[in-house]
Amino acid sequence: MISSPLMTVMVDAVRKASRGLRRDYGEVENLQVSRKGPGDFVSAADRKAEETLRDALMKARPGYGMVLEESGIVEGQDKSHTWHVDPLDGTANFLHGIPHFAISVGLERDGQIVAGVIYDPVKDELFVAERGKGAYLNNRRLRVAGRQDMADALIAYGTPYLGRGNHPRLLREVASVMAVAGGTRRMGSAALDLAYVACGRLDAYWERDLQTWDIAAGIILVREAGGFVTSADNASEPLAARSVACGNEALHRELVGILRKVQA
Ligand code: 2AM
Ligand code: CA
Repeated sequence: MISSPLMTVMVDAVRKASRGLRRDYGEVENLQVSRKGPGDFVSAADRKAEETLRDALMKARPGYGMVLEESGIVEGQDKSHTWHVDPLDGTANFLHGIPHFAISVGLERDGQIVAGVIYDPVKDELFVAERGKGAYLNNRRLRVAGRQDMADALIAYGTPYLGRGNHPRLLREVASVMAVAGGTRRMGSAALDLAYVACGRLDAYWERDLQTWDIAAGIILVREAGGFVTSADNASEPLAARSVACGNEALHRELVGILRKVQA
């Protein structure tokens, strides 16, 4: 584990927000059968978790700015620090009663992500990373998978919501990856996809049309676990491009090579 005042602040905030989220998830499972579904209930759960995170982070670091999924940008006095907060990543999973979602909090300092926490409250898995201090799952130090051969690799990707993003291009990319990869997964939480690459469960992952709160924490997790993360077109920093491609050095290189050959 990493013991630093910053990590304590982040982990405390995330754990506090997770208590309500876990309780609300229990309710969602009971609401599945109603025709209207649990949509409004989930939006309320999402907003409550975000409020808890916002209050806790603001109290601990009053000057920092924030970019939050639900409430947008909150300007801070301290222009060099910004939190990127996703109170519920994997919303569609949560809504459908699929136990795969997380809270994600990343800290940006002068354009660089310096710390990240991703917490899966159902599995009680806490992923943390801080620049220069490594990445951990609960108390275990993380390292990306060592597999070098695409034919052995499990590669994850994400799909934009209906009406968003370029679905035809994604289908062409998936076809190209499927032609060479051992297996593919579409898990539904960008934050956990990145965390799973960091801990070696997934070998590589790519997704476009994301937001900074989806990926901020995951970027530092993968890097501190020895992995490579760029934008999906390999041309820029993922945070600015709002897209990611990641894996160990060899599989990242091969993945971005495949993606580059697919026509936009
Ligand atoms: P969410 O669950 O918080 O909405 C699924 O492909 C992953 O991408 C999820 O992490 C989802 O976040 C995110 N995602 C998909 N489309 C998105 C969009 N238009 N804006 C932000 N995040 C998106
Ligand atoms: Ca998200």
